[in-house]
Amino acid sequence: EDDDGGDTSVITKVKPKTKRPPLYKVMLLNDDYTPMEFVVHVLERFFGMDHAQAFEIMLTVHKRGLAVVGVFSHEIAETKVTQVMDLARQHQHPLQCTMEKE
Ligand code: TYC
Repeated sequence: EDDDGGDTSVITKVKPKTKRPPLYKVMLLNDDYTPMEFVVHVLERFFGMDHAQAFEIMLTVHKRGLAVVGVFSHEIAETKVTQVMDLARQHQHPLQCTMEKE
């Protein structure tokens, strides 16, 4: 960042590199078969919602096709997706849960 006079000089700015880890949206998808009560249960159990919140989000998914149910680090998001998909499979419901970089 200095200039010796006649010659050309280049100023190089050093950026403080404190990168936050990327966040991932976890989404629930609607289908025609998974019971509403099961979806409410999933939202309470894995996403820390109370019954009223869970019911509201479930209805949003039901009406709009999908909804973001939480935003997490990659590892936590993967865990949530696995937990939901495992429980849905155990109960033979076609419920789909996916994650996407924010
Ligand atoms: N559409 C389902 C029904 O009518 C309910 C449902 C809601 C299913 C949300 C999945 O992610 C879902 N029984």
